[in-house]
Amino acid sequence: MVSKFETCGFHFLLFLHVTYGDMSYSFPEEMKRGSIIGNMAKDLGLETGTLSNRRARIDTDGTDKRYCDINLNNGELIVADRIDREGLCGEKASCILKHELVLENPLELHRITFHIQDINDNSPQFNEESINLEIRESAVRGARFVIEEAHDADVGQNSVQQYSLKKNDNFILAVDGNTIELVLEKELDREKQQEINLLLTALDGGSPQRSGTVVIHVTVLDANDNAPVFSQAVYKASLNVFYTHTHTHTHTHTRARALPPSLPHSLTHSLTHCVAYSLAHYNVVSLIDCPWLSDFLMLTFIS
Ligand SMILES: [Ca+2]
Ligand SMILES: [Ca+2]
Ligand SMILES: [Ca+2]
Ligand SMILES: [Ca+2]
Repeated sequence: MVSKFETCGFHFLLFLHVTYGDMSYSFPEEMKRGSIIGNMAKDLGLETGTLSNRRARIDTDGTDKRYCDINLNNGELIVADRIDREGLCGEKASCILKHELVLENPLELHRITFHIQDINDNSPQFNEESINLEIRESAVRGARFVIEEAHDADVGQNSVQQYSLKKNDNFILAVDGNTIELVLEKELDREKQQEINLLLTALDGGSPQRSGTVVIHVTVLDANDNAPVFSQAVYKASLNVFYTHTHTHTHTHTRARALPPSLPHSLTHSLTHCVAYSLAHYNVVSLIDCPWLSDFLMLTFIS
């Protein structure tokens, strides 16, 4: 009867006896099926007929899919299935597949390591087709707004390397590692432009270079940055003004938009009072003391 220990020892020795060095191949992902990776007969120093006689075959570790095969007629190692680095290794910097070459009579195993090189077969992509930003027009120069970074399924130089913002009047781009920010270079004015579309491009470092874009849609929110605006530059009216003596004067005054078309009687009285006050002093009156005329900024008398 063979003890458990002896069984393990037997397999260990067998493993040592039949394994002959590693073989290593490095080639790019996405090669067509049937593409030649190398020649195993030459690499092992075997006659091509030997492979066929000893029923050479490529095995996997068991669970792995077989991505490569051997041509017994000439010893060439060929691609047997699609090898997609992104699908196999994701963000790993190095992507390795392990297979074995098995020869029989006598049993001989060669470990084969495939180093799968990345090719630039993916473009940078933003999570969304467009990014919406709402920025108040009171935002000061230098204000920063974080933009979600782009992603590229490739690795190293084939992943995102730089960003570029299409020239525009208000924003520049600041990139620090994975932090992408719009920086307000020139302040916004909602009264001039309520909507701004910016085009942001992410570029990888592959050859040929690939890129992805996103539209940043900026809605400029209002701030109370304007005094009431005059509806017309000059408003002419005749006004009876009573002070020491009763006189009729023609005045030019500037009128604010919200002035009622006709003043109620009580306001007419107050207006007369304010104007009379003005005439007695500077001929120009600030109507701060006339709260009912808050729409007026100034009255200028021309006679
Ligand atoms: Ca791929
Ligand atoms: Ca790739
Ligand atoms: Ca890429
Ligand atoms: Ca405003």
